[in-house]
Amino acid sequence: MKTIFESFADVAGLVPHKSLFERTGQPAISYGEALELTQRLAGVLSTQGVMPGDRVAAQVGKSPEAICLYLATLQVGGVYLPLNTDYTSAEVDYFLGDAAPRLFVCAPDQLAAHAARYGERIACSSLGTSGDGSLMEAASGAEPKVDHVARAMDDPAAILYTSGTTGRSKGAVLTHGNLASNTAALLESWGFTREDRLIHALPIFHTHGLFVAVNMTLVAGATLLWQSRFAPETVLDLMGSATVLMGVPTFYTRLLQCERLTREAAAGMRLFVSGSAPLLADDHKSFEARTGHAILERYGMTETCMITTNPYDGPRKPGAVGMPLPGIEVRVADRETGSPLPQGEIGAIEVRGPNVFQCYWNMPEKTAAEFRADGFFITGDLGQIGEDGYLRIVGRDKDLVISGGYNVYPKEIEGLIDELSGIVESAVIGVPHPDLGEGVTAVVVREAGAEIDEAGVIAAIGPQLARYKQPKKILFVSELPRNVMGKVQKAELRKTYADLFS
Ligand code: MCA
Ligand code: AMP
Repeated sequence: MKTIFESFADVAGLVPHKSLFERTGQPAISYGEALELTQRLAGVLSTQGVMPGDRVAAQVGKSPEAICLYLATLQVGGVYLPLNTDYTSAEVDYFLGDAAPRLFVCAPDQLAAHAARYGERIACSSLGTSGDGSLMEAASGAEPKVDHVARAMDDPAAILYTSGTTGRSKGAVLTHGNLASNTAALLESWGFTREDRLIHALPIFHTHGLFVAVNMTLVAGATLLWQSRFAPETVLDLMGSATVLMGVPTFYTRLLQCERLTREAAAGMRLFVSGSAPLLADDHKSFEARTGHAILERYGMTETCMITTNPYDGPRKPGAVGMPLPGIEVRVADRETGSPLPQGEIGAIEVRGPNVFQCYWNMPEKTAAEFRADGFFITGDLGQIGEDGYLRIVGRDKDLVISGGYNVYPKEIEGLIDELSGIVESAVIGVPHPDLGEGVTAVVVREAGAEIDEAGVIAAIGPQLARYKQPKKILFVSELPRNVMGKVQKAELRKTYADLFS
């Protein structure tokens, strides 16, 4: 099997003039041009001392150049570490401290501050969304690096941070084999080819936007209709010249609010994919009624890339996430023992295969705790395999909220709120939200006489927390419901506030 970089370089050699990136109002970027820029960036990375195994961290806006930086990192044998652009400096501090990258690439307006803070131990460079910044300046004069560092399938290719239900975020180490095997499985399952034109409106610092959408395109030799962010009207404009859309459920909820979403508007499209969070069965049905397309829902996780998918040829069932991708084993097991359960029973979803990550960066105990002795990874999701063989996700064993496709870990927010003066304790939950799927909500107990209010809490925690993690509502109560063991009953709270956003 070839690495993602090798497959991309092969395609660029075969079809150098084919468009890789198409952007409205800007010239397209061909495979050949993207390879040439990647090679110049690889030259810069080498000059900056990036050696095989070194981490290259990037907190940069969405641009074709950022994808070339990812590819250049793979070319020199580095490990790519993308960071959400929404992360605050407190959050970035932790990631850089933990991963100790050789190079940190940030937005141009952040470079001076980051270089002052990290410059002594980490080289800092910048990349803007219009091809500006010090990295591109260096690349413009750099010699293209034509050779690449050969990597084995079990060598690390990327680290993606995923928050833990307890403690700090964990860096999931994904290997070249994880990325290449998952891409191959998805290409086969979804019939994705060089003829495809994918509307890309997802962020590129997560598995969905980078390792599903971009990797599939690069390996197939397809074309990306490149959008800086998701805007439903623009997506509708593009549908006439596209074949595939990949999105989180919020994309589909918002598209359904557009009158222009009709059978005619979607007539040229081949496939609509949804994942990262549960797609409402009602949205699935309404979308099919409006467009004639049944959305293909798939299930994945940062640690495992994609795990299951509804069939491309065959019924795509609302509320189900389908069957394992080729080469991947999925079982529903007893939550305590890991013994497989009879079909139809609800239990822990566990997965084994070439898609499953290598380890959490520098956290051997946490890695070991998530695996069974026979090598199955415990996803933390609860599910059931029906008589039809389809997996259905019925809940989560982990304390996690998914808002608009982004994971939010209650513990992290509770920790910040509980530290504030005038607060006794808090419980952060996700409650149904018509747009985001779940809305982050904090239920808070104040000390007697304390006057801190919703705005006060947000103002205090805001600077430390990415915006998408910040509670959409803060409710004050006299006490939190507890079970006999003294544990806060979040299920009870979710029930009480189920209609908060409706
Ligand atoms: C933006 N805001 C959010 C979110 N996004 N708040 C909560 N949850 C969010 N997801 C904030 C903004 O900061 C803003 O705050 C306010 O909400 C309104 O923003 P809006 O303009 O509506 O947001 P948007 O820019 O349209 O973004 C919504 C979005 C976006 C399109 C749903 O969040 C998105 O692209 N999500 C995709 C995430 C994703 O790729 N997930 C994959 C990871 P204020 O008004 O206060 O400033 S999971 C994964 O990779 C696994 C493996 C998998 O299975 O795929
Ligand atoms: P992340 O850690 O950001 O990769 O998020 C992974 C989690 O997203 C999974 O463990 C699931 O809880 C959730 N998820 C992903 N796809 C789906 C889906 N199609 N339906 C329900 N939940 C999903």
